[in-house]
Amino acid sequence: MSGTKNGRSPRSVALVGPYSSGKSTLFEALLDAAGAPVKRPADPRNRPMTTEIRLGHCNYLGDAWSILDCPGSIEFAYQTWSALAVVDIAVVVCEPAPAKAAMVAPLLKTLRDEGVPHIIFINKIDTLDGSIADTLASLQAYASSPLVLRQMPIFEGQTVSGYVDLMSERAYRYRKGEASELMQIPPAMLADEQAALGRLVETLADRDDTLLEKVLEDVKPTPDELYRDMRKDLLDGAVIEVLVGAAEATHGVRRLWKALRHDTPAPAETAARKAIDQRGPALAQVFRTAYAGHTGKLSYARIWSGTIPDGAQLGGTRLGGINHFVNGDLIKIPEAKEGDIVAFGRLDGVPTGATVSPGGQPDALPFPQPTPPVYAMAVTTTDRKDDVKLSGALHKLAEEDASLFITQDGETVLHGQGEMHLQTTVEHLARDYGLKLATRKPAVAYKETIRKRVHEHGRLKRQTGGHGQFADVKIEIAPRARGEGFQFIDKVVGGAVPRNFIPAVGDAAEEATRKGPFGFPVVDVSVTLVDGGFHSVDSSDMAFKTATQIAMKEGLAKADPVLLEPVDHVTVSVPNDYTARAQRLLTGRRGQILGFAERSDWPGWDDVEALVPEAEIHDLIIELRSQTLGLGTYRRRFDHLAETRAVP
Ligand SMILES: Nc1nc2c(ncn2[C@@H]2O[C@H](COP(=O)(O)OP(=O)(O)O)[C@@H](O)[C@H]2O)c(=O)[nH]1
Ligand SMILES: [Mg+2]
Repeated sequence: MSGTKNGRSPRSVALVGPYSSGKSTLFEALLDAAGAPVKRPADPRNRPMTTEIRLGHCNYLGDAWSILDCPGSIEFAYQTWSALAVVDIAVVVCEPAPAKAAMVAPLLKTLRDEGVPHIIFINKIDTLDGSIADTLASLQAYASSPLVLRQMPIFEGQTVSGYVDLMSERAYRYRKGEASELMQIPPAMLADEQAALGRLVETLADRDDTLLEKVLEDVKPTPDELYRDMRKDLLDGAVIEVLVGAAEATHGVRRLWKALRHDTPAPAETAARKAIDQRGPALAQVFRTAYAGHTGKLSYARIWSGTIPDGAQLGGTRLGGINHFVNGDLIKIPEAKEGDIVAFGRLDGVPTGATVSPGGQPDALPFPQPTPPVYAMAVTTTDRKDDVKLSGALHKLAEEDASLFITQDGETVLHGQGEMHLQTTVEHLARDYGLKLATRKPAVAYKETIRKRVHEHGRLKRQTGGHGQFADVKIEIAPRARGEGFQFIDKVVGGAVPRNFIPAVGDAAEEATRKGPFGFPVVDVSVTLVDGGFHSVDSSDMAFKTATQIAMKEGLAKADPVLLEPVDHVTVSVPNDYTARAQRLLTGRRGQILGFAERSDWPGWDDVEALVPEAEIHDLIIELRSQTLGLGTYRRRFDHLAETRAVP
């Protein structure tokens, strides 16, 4: 096994958690505590939202680490899911307020479903209002394994000034920017501390008979026994250890490092968890693609086994550089070792998610799929000359971000995970591609149909110079049932219209349905050619087409035309506290509720089903999220076209 100077392979940790819980602050604090240079924002209180994974490398007590600061917003969650597919451990960063506990629910579920070992770091402990037990209980409601609190905050007046480490039964006073200082456990805390330690031991004893015997015989276990059990249970997902701190003041950051150093699985353990065979040739997986200005394409990858040197042949391309990130800058390294997370240069043609090996094409490892889009925006270039540039840029963007979808059906529409996601995308296009774009609500695909059967006569008779034009058609236009489409029927008898002109009539009738009296495509009509007339010299395909167009235009207008709007089948998913609210929201948008049921495999969540006009769905996600702590989501599929009086 390759590794750093003490023989251990590099390991990786992803910082995940709700928006604004302090992941980016913790990222910087961890790097800082490891002695790595780190760029901090000018105004830490006004820190920009993280919209892309930030990677940092450092050494802590002789071990090499990759740290991934992940976006917290649900709109950028696909990046977080991608990071979770490759790291050894995740730290769930959250806040102590019980009201915010629900925000970690989807994350805890994903971590459990994917089997990613994780610990919880309750950040902003300086804002703890009430007891840590309340925080823990509120989080426990969304976790399917028992939470084990490892540290009890020590209060001095209203302020948290330090903590008791339960396993070692030692108390520490926080010191800003430095290691905490050993102190006496405050006597007033002893009873609580003993109770918390008792709970910790009991939880671990549930999965360890030797420990259970000690508990029953009232023998005190050694800290080493507890450390060993904790690590094992964490790897099995049987318990979730909980640490506390305040990233901003670097409180509890060294304690978190200790836990990571001890408990993070070795790359071989992670590979085993993912059933990756490490005996074959070196193996890596790309989990993120970024185009970084002059650097060109960067493919962030995890090395699952072996060593990959610069210049290796990967996925049919010669590798152009292997990089670490130090202080936000790319630092070239000669080779990437098992366990490392690096940025590969110039892997053209290798997409995000790809599994690559210098030994040829390996079997693909699983990689998460993006969730379907929930928000769309049409874009146009303000300068028409930029149109070609736009389609090139969009192509690259789709490569960088699989949760972004692009359609080009009449207008260019970006489909993504929310308003912020698409705004960030448009800003990215402006900043990195120099593209000025105007955005607007995408057009709804209205259609029209008719409700009355009509007969119409179309006649073309033109004498221009020598050769004239002549055609005469009698058609019947009739409504068909919804979804039946267009149909042309030929009922001409006795050669009133010669056979060879009939296809031209059919084509012209169909063409005329592309734009009806309201300006939208006409659907579900039949056109029957019943009679007509011709001239042996002046008739032609063109003449019959024109006569048919005349008849169709007048006929459709008289046939009681009506506008049709697309109606989607929508499934809204929310924690069941919000079910009634979701129903009201849908009814308010002309939705017809079909019912609701428990969301399968999502305890505590409901699925509300409804039929909702597409015109009402555009900003549904914005209202849904604002009413559900950002947790609500929906999926949709086209259901039917319905008559409407709504004016588009
Ligand atoms: N009170 C307090 N605020 C913090 C702490 N850590 C971070 N913050 C603040 O929380 C806000 C969000 O932090 P950030 O690191 O950007 O959160 P992220 O969205 O999870 O990356 C910023 O204003 C930070 O200054 C902490 O330990 N205590
Ligand atoms: Mg952040």
